[in-house]
Amino acid sequence: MRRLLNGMRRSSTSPVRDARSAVVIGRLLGLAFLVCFATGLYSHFLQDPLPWMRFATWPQLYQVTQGIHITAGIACFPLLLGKLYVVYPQLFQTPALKGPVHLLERASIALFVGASLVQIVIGLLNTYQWYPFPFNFKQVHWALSFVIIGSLAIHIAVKLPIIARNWSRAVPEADDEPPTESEVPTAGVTGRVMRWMDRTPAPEPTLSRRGFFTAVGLSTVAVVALTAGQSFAALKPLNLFGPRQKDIGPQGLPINRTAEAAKVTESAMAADWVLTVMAAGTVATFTRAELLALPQTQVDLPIACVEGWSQMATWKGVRMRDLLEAASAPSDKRLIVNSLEERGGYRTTEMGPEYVGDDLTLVALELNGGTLDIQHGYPARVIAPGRPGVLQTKWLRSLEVAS
Ligand SMILES: Nc1nc2c(c(=O)[nH]1)N[C@H]1C(S)=C(S)[C@@H](COP(=O)(O)O)O[C@H]1N2
Ligand SMILES: [Mo]
Repeated sequence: MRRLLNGMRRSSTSPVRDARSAVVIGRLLGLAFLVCFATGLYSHFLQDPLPWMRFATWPQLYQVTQGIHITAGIACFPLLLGKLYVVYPQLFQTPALKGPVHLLERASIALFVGASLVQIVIGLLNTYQWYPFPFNFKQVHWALSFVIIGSLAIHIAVKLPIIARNWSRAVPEADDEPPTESEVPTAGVTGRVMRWMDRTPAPEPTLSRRGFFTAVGLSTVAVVALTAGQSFAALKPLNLFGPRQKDIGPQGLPINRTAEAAKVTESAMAADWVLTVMAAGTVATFTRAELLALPQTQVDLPIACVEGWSQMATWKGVRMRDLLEAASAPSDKRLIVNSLEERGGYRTTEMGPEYVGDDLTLVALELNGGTLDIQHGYPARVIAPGRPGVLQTKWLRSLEVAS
């Protein structure tokens, strides 16, 4: 019993459990969440744009923003766990509620902690394409991001005085808020324990503040370094746990959805395959040989998956603009891209005019110097600069110019 009480006491008197620690780690966590939110919004609107939205066609833009999104999300694991370690005794404070503001504060924290834990866990599972939960990942991840940012804003607003006081290290130790009466449990069993603690000499804390921050810092650096290689080439040799390895897959490129899974092996290899291009009043069809006979353009563009991995590749094929011109179709309108898939979320995608008219946007026929592998979209696929992998539609069937 005595050992247990000493343990409890050690843990709640740990020098790590003060406002300054909570602020130091909270700052990093808040930053990581804001970065995830901003890059997540960008990724969302690329996939579901509002009608007036136009995007930059810088080739590496999405590769970078989404790599940051996933990496910052992974960094949230040690940061959030560290923050919870610092503050969790406060979660059991008595009295549980002191008034309306306190209720708001506690409710926002409960919401924030719950939503954040779910958010980073399902986000991580998504990078492994593992969905052991009974809801739609995209919708829930999107909705939770607003719950998190909203409850975080309330939390920061309520704690602003403490945050301001503890923002810079210059504050002398003695100025650190001593726990207020309500933060120190006094009633019931805990109260008796606390009174016992007051009478007994303090045991040595088991964890110094420096030790704690070293542990959280090292874990953050480690999880980032060991996974970021899926997104950032410089860290590639260190990629031990990232779900995708660079350079592995047909033609040196990972695949997400295989031709078998998409059930297109037959239609993609069919001898009578043609690409149909439709616009108001015109329909044109192109065999693969006819596409190869049009002027060919070569570009270096990455596949940058929403799940964080990305990989540079060399593509060759017909520039989208040239193809539309050959089909007497305009190249300044939105384009609807249909694949040979009969079902599947990415069977049909849309391309804004900024990509349709871009010099780098191709109907690709070749990859890394060889005929496009069926896993990468043979007979023809779309490749455009700065777009998420999900929109780089493979196994093309038709292109429709929206009117
Ligand atoms: N028709 C079709 N195209 C698709 C997909 C799909 O499911 N169907 N998956 C996309 C996804 S999620 C990614 S990341 C890229 C991967 O391209 P790759 O297999 O050539 O590397 O293809 C995209 N193109
Ligand atoms: Mo993807």
